[in-house]
Amino acid sequence: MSKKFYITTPIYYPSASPHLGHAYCSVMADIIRRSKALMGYETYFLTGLDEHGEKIEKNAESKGMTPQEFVDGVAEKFLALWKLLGITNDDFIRTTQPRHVSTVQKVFSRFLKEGDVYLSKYKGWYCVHEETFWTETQVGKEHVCPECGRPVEEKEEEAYFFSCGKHLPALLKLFEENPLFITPTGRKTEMINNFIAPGLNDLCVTRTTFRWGIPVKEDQKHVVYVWLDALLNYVSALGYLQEDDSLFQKFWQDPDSEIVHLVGADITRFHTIYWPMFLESLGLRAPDRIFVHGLMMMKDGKMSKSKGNVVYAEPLVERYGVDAVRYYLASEIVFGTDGQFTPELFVDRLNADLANNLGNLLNRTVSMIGKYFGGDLPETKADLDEEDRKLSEAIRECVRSYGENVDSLKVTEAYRGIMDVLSMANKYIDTKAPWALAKDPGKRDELASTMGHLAMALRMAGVLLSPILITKAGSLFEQLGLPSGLQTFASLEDIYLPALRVEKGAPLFPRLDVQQETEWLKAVMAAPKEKAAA
Ligand code: ME8
Repeated sequence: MSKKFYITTPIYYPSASPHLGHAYCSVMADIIRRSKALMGYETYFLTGLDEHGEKIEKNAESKGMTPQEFVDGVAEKFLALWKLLGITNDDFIRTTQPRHVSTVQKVFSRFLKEGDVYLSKYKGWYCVHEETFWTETQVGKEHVCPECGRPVEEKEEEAYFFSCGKHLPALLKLFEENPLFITPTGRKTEMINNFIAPGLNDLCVTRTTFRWGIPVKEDQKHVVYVWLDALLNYVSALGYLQEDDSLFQKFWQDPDSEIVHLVGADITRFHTIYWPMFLESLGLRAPDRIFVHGLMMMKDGKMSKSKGNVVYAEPLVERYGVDAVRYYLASEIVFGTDGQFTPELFVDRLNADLANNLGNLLNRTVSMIGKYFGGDLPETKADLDEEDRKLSEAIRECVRSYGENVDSLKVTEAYRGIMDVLSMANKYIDTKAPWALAKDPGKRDELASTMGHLAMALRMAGVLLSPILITKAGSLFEQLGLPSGLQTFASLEDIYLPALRVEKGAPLFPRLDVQQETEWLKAVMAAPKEKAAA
C-alpha cells in the first residue's frame, strides 16, 4: 500500500487580485505534491479561499456589492491564476460553501457540549486587516497592530471564548514529542517566547458586531470568528462530520498519512498554537508539520498590495512561460527563508540555470549525437573511465538526496542539487572533448559512452525537474527519444540507458537579453495594478 501525503496552502482572503506572493505558496505546494507523487506517494492537495470576516464585508461594501458577489468575483481570479500556473489542487474549498458551514457549526456545538467554549465579554483591541485580537501590551502606546502596523480599534462585545489553559499541556507535549511540528524549528522558539511564555489568554471565537460569518446555531446573534472558521477548512474539505467522510478517513485519520500545512510566517501563531488545541478538543490528531515558508520580498520590504510594490504572475508567465516562473520561485528563494524578487535576479537565474546549464546542455548533446552518430545513440551500460564513473556517481547521489530532501521539505536543496550535476556534465564535455574523440576511429566506444553519460544526466534532470518544468520536461524527453517507462522516478534505480533515437527540437529556454528583459520587467512592475494583473 502506498504511503499517503496531504498538503495544504493557507486559504487566502479574496480581498483583491492574487499577487506573486500568493502564487509562491501555491506553486511550492504544487511542486511538493508533484514531487511526492513522482516518488510514489498517494497525494491530496487542498487550497481555497477564506471568504468570511469583517475585512471582506467592508471591502464589498466599499464596492457597493454584497459580500457573496464580491468574493465570487475574486474567486474567479484565483482560479484563473491557479490554472495558468499549472496548480493541480484536488479541491478548492471556499468557506461560504454549505459543506464547510455545516462542519463549522457542528464543531462549535461540540465545543459547547464539551465545555471548551464559554460566554463572556470581550474588551480590547482588534485589527480588521489581520482579523486579529490584540492585548494592550501588544498594541503598545501607539495602538497599532503588531503584525501590519495599521491602527487597531477598541472593541467591547459579548463573545464566546475558547479555553486554552485546558489544552496547553497537550500542546507543549506535542512541541516536545514532534520537534519538526514547526519547521523551520527556529519558529517554535519564537512562538513559545512571544505568545506562550507571557501567558496565553483564552481565544475569543465569536463576533457580534457584523454579520458576514457562520452563525452559531445555538446563539444566532454570534458569528464564528473568522480564524476558527478558516482553520477548519483543512478537515471540512475532507468531509469531516459530513455524510461522506472517506477522504477524511484516508488522509487525516490514517496514521500512514503525513499531513503538512504550508503557511507564511504571518499566520504561524494560529496554525501552531490554536489549531492543535482545536483539534485536541475534537479528539483529532495534530498535523505532522506546519511548514513556515518565507515571504517574497521586494527591495522595499514585504510585497503587499497596501505598499503598492506588488508583482503579478500573469505578465511573467505570458512572457517567459509557466515553467520559468515556477522554477524561479522554487530555486531562488530558499524554502523556509525570505526571498527577493528583482528583475536582475529573475533574468540571471533563468539564464544561468535554465538557458545555459540545462537548455544548452541538451542542445549540445543532441546536436553531437546527431553529428557523430546520425541521431542513433548506442546503449550505455557501464562507465568506461574515471570521468564517466564520477558523473554516474553524482547522478546516483542526486537521485538519493532528492528523495531525502523532498521528504524533509528541503525543496530548494533538492532542485539546486540537480543543477550541480548539470554543471558537472557541462564541465565533463570540456574534459572529454568529444570533438577530439570523434577524430580518432579507435575511440568510437569512448565517444558513445561520453554521449551516453550526457544523456543519462539529462534524463535524470528531466525526471526530477518534471514537478517544476511541467511543459518543458516533456520536450526534453522527446528530444532524447526517451520511452515513457524511463521517465519515472522508480526507473532511475537504473541510471544507464538503452539505445535511443534522439531528435533535435526547439531550444528549451532561449537565452534572455539581460538589459532588454530587466527593462521590460521594471516597466511591468511600475504599471498600474489593474493593467499588470489584467
Ligand atoms: O492570512 N510572500 O490569508 P492571506 C509569500 N486567510 N507568501 C505570501 C506573501 C508574500 N509576499 N503574501 C501572502 C490569510 N503570502 C488567512 C489564512 S488559513 C486557515 C487562513 C501567502 O490572503 C503566505 O502563505 O493574507 C501567507 O501566509 C498567506 O499568503 C496569507 O494569505
